[in-house]
Parts: sequence; structure tokens; C-alpha cells
Amino acid sequence: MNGLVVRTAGESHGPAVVALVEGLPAGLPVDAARIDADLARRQGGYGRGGRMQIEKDHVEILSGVRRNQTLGSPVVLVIRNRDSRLEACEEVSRPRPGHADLAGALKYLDADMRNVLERASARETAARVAAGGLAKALLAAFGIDVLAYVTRIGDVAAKVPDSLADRRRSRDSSELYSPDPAADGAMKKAIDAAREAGDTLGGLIECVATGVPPGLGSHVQWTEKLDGRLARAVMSIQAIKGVEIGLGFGAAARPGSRVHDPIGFDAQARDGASLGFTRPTNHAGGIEGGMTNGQPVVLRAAMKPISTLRTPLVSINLKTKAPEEATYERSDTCAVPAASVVVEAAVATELATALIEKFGGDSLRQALASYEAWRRAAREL
Ligand code: EPS
Repeated sequence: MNGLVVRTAGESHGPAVVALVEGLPAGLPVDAARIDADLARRQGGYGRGGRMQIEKDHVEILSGVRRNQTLGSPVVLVIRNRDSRLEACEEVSRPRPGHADLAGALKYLDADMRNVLERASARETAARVAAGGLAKALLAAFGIDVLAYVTRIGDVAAKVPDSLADRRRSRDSSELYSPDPAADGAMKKAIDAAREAGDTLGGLIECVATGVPPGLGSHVQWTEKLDGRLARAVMSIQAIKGVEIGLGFGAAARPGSRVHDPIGFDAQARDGASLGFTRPTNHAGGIEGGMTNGQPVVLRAAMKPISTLRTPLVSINLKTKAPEEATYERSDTCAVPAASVVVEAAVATELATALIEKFGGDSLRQALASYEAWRRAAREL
């Protein structure tokens, strides 16, 4: 088995959402309480709606773990839905602009869009967060940490402090999961105003992975390039419409001399993840040539506003084709904080995959030994 394979299953109002995780080495400590903490964070954040009053996400580990350690066999994670009523759910025939409704109805030749929306729903991301918890545990064994936070809600931007510890501390005490306590009030006001207007808000998320060794990913084949893989993993999160790494779109307007990060060497830092190679800037976001370069991996994602609007947009009834307002039952006003937890999980999963590809083995012990052997060889360069 190469890398890590994560698949999910489950409908939003079915009995459960499920993740199947294959390729983890044996002997990895698994702390279900930590996964539950991420699941709770994903349920939270200012701007969530009625569904989150019903759910209380908790992971059940059905296979692949014994005595809190992975066995090397496939891991199945289950999160049961409290709002489980799939058979009783009503038909949906007025597609919401921005949701999967219309495209899915035409794809499946089915005028009841319930069957599509159930799987398109962001409920699925609970499974990705649970799987990401296992990926984070693996990364932690190699000293790699992944942190995501909200940097914008609608037109309110957060200031990002230089220190990662400050970012984490502020994020963990913010209802918006933002690194800037001064921005919380304005962000909440913006969400309140959108809620009152029956509208929704999107925003921006930033994710930083530290302790990442150089050489994860590959330049040899386009499918292996880590920037492309990270972009796919994050862009596939419901409502994410843009992903950039490092300077991203900002690099287009600058000359090369103000984009590329000069290279230095500091023998004192040889034992660190970067093996002593220093860069005064990190515009590349830690990835050059589709490979990590030893600097922190920095990725940003843009989330569109949720497409279920209490003041619905113009749509049609797909059965009659007559103009009607789009469907509304209940929804969130803003799920950017929740999505930041999913981005963190997606980035962790992709980095863990690349890590296993490079240093993997049947057991965590073997993978760590392989990592140490590679570091020794790299020092002799
Ligand atoms: C979603 C619609 C809402 C959200 C849901 C995503 O669910 P419901 O239709 O049951 O009110 O709450 O998000 C979640 C359930 C979740 O766990 O994040 C949608 O249409 O995408």
C-alpha cells in the first residue's frame, strides 16, 4: 500500500457518516478524545444554524485499532447522525442556486434533488475531519503540526500575528476561530447582519504546517506534485472556490526578484526540520517543484457564502419549470470557522500521505527509522 487512502460514505440525514482510512502504519497511538475535540470544533464557530443544535458528533472506531494503537489494517470511523430520517425526508424540487441541486438533478435524470443534496451536503466533512485526526497523529510523531484559522469573514479581515503560538492561542479562544481578537466583534456583527437579512457570508482560511521535512511530494509526475495534491484536497471541500499556496495569485503581479526566496544556510539549525537551510521569506509557501522545501507549508482557501438562503434567490420548480423561490428549510449563516477545521484536516491528510510515501513502512517504528536514516544521509550532502 502506498500512501494513505481516505474515502468517505454517508448521507446527511442517513444513519451515519463514515471514513475508511487505509495505509496507516501499525503502532500509531490513536486518541479518540482528540478526534472528538476536532469534531466539536467543526460543529462550532459563530454563525452555525439549527442542525448543530441537534448533532453531537462523536467518533466510533470500528476497525484497525486495538488498545489505542493502529494495527496496520484498514480503519473505519463512524459518526452517527442524530437527525437521521433519510427515508422520511421530503422531496426537493426547487434548486438552490450555488448548491449541487440542479447540476445533480440533470446528471442523474431525477427531478427530486434530495438524493443529490444528501451526499453533496457539508455533513460529509465530519468524516474528513475524523480521518484527519489520524493523519495529525501520524504527523505529530514526526514533529509536524498543522494549524488553520479564519482570516476573513465577508468584508472583515483579521490581522495575523507573526508568532504561531499567538495565532493558536487567539484562535482557540475565538468564536470565529480567528487569530485576531480585535476582529471578532466586527466579524460577529457582519454575521448577525447577514442572518437578519436572510443572507449568508463566506470568507478566507489560512493553514500553516510546521516541522515539515524537505522532499515530500515529487517533481517527476504531475499527479505527484504536492501543491497540486493539496489544492485538490482543499478545493474539494464543500463551498471552497479558491486555493493558493504561499504568495499564490499575489505572485503574478511581482517581478521574480520579489517573489523567490533567497537561500541561506545556518549550521546551528541543522537539527531542525529544514536541515539548516534558511529562507528570509517564504513566498513559495514551503513548496518548490511540487516538493516541500523544509519551510512551513502555507495555504489559503476562499469559501463562498453558503447557498441555502433564508431569503431565497429566484429559481424554478424543476417539475413545472415555473418560476419559484429556491428551497429553504434551515441552514447556517456562516460556516467559515467550521470549514477551517476541515481545511486543517485535509492538509494534514495530504501531508501524511506524502510522508508515508517517502518514509512509510509497516510500522511507525520502521517509518521513524527510515526518516532518521534519510536525515543522516541529507546531512552528509
Ligand atoms: C448543509 C445543510 C445543513 C447544514 C449541513 C450542510 O444541514 P440541514 O439541511 O440538515 O439543516 O447544517 O451541515 C452539517 C450537517 C454539518 O454537519 O456540517 C448543506 O446543504 O450542505
